Amino acid sequence: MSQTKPNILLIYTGGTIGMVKDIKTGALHAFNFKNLIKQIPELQLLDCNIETVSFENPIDSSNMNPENWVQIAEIIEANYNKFDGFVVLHGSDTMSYTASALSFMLENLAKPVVFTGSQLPIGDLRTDAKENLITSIQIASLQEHNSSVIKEVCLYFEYKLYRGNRTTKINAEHFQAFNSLNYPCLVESGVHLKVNHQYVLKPKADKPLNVHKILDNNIALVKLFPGITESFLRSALNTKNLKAVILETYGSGNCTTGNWFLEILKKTISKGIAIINVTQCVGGSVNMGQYETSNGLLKIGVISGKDMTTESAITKLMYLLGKSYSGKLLKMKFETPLRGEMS
Ligand code: ASN
Repeated sequence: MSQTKPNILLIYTGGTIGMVKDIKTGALHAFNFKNLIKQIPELQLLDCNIETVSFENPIDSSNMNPENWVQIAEIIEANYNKFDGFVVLHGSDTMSYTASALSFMLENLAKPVVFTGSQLPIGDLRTDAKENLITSIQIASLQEHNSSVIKEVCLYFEYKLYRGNRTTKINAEHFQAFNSLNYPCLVESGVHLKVNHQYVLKPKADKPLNVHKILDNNIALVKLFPGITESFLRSALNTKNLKAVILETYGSGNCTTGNWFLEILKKTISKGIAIINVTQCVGGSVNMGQYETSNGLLKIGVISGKDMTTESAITKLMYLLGKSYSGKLLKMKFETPLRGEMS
C-alpha cells in the first residue's frame, strides 16, 4: 500500500459544471475556475492532493475541436509523472467525442483519465455536479498494490464509470446523460464503489506513455435516411481533400440495394477514399453480409466499424489518418481494437 496520498490533477475545460446564468439574457456561459473550487469545500475532505489547471478561456463543449483535444493531451503529458490520476471537467455535449479521441491519442496510458461534467451548474441547488466531481476524483485516486486501479480514459456520470470510447450522450434532460450499450460499466457508485475488475483495461505496464498529436479531420459523416438523394450523396462524397467517410447505416449495417447508391460508393472507393460502416443504433454491431442489404457494401470493400460508437469511429479515423494509413492498412488497423473501443 502506498503511504502517501495520491496526487490528482483537475483539468477544467468548461461546460455547464462551471457555468453561470447571464442575468440579462438568461443564457448559460462559462465562468472563472477559481470560483468553481470555492463552490465545493468538500474537496478538502478527500483523501488525495488536488491541483488544478484550467483552459485560459473555458468553453462550452460544442466549441471543442481537435486542437483542444491536443491541448488536453499535452496537459496530461506534461504532468504525467507528477500525478497519479487526471480528472477532466468537460461539457457533456461533446464529452464522448473528446474521451474517445483522448483514448486513441494516449497510447500506453497506465493511469486514470476520468472525464466528467454535469447537467446543472455547480452552484445550482439541485446540481448533479458535486457527486459527479467528487466520485470522479475518488475513482481517479483508487490504488491497489501501489498502482492505479483504472488505467484508461473513462467517463463518469450519474453513479457510473464507463469506458470513454464506448459512451454516447443519450439525454439532454436526465441526469443519466450517457450510456454505453455495447460495453458494461467499469465502476458503479452506491454505498461503496464497486469496481468491475474483469472489464477494466489492463495495459502492459512497462511501456512509456506515447502521445499522438496529429489528427486528420478530412473526413465526412453521412447518416442514411429513407429518401436520401443521389445529388446529396454525390456532393458530400465529392468534398475537397476528403480521405474517408463514415456511413451511418441502418440496423446491423444495412443500406439500400439501389444501383445508384452502390455505384457512388464504389466510385468513391476507387478514388482512394475509405468508407466505414457504423450503425445508427446505439447498441449492437455492424455485420456486413448478414442481409442482402449489406452484402453489396462488403463486396466493394467497405470497412466495418463493428460495434463502435460514431464518436469513437470519427476520432479513431482522425487518429489513423493522422498516421497516413490508407487502403488495406487503414482497413486492417480500423477493424482491430486499439483501446478497447470495439468487441
Ligand atoms: N452545452 C454544455 C456543454 O457541453 C452542456 C453541458 O455541459 N451539460 O458544454
